[in-house]
Amino acid sequence: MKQTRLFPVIGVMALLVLAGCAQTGSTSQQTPTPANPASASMSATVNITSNGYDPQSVTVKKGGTVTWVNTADSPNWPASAVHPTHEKYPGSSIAKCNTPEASTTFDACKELASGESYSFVFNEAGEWPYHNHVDAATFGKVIVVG
Ligand SMILES: [Cu+2]
Repeated sequence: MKQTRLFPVIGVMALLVLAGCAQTGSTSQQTPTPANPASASMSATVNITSNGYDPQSVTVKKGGTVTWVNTADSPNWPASAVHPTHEKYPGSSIAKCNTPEASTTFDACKELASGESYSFVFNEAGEWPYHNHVDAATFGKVIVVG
């Protein structure tokens, strides 16, 4: 009599342990990895599509290069937030376009035609949002880990 009453209790406990393990497993799979500098890449590519930037967020190591490739039919002008001055990324400003400092500003400084690309080297750690200057409702983000 005593044994038959214990069985359901043990069964429930076993289920709880199994559920706990399963939950731990799925939680660790969902954890994003960009915060780990050691695993971050030195380069990343963002495809410009008719639906926006793909992927929307990329992570590179400090000193890494991000390249945007326009695979859409319409022109696209990737540039640092905040529209229209593009000054969020340190040292960046749309005013530096067409000056010798243009390469130090996170700004394509022109419309990329379909098939064209733009690369920028990120020497500042942080999260750097950007947008399409000719359609400022299109956003993306570059995360630079140090
Ligand atoms: Cu802009």
